[in-house]
Amino acid sequence: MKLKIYITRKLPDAVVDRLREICEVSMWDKEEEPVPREVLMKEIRDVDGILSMVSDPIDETLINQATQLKVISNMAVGYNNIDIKAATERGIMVTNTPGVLTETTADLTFALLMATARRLVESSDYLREGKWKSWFPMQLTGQDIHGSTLGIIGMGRIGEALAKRAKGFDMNVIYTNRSRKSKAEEELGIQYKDKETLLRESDFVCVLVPFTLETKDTINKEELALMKPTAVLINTARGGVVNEDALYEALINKEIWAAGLDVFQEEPVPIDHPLLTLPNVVALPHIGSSSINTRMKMAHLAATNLIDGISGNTPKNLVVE
Ligand code: 8YV
Repeated sequence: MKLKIYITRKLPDAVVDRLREICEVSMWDKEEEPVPREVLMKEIRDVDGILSMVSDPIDETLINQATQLKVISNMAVGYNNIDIKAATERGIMVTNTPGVLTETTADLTFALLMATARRLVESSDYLREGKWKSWFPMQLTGQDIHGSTLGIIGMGRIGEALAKRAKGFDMNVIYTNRSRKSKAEEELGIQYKDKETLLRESDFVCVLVPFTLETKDTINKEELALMKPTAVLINTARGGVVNEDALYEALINKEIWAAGLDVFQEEPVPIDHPLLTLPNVVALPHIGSSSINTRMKMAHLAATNLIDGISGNTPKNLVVE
């Protein structure tokens, strides 16, 4: 009997075909709507594997419903959508897709930093809306990137890739992390600082930590109060690592200058979200890893991890908590 899997979002044909060679595949194929929970509940009842995305909560109830389940393969480096404890208790393997998205996510993080600092979206809207009537010296002035200080909170793979880019722009890079990264300090010429000093000294603060109970609200009222009034906050990690109410207040009260956000506490972010009313917020729909090449690599890697797991091999990217 063929092994069965369920894919929670429409994947490219090349990846689905690979999976079809060895298992029976069911897939949610509506791109504009997420799979409804009751459909997911029903579909995963007798599957050996699930290929999921970070936008699909795979909680304890779902996990316990799937009595044959061996592997949950998440097409993402983050896996905060999965109840790892419940999976582990049932002996279910969880895998992710690290590495293949590092450079693309660092590119987007730097692009968002530049767009926010130089008011690219606001400037483009200004032109398109017919507001460009004359030129004047202080028109749409932004913050300089070159020569400024970038503070990175969370020096993992993406943090290091971002530091490299920042060095190319002549930025001074400081970081904070659970542990010192001596090799990266030496190779990239970056300096470790405690979180408070980093927040006080940075012109740009990028948060790149995974979302866990410990990292929730890494940037809250107190942290925002330490930042410079000219500082820019960039979040391409998870919405929950920045407290959105506190961020809104800080922007309104001009405690910080602007924010670039690729992630939100609730995704898709509600269109009437207060942060979206502010011209100094550049908001993106969680596209950090979204290049054609990288999304293909992530999908193939997630498929490989799933195939390995359901066929009794140890997947390369097993999540070990
Ligand atoms: C994913 C991400 O592409 O990898 C992650 O953790 O957040 C993104 O790269 C997206 O969330 C789809 O699962």
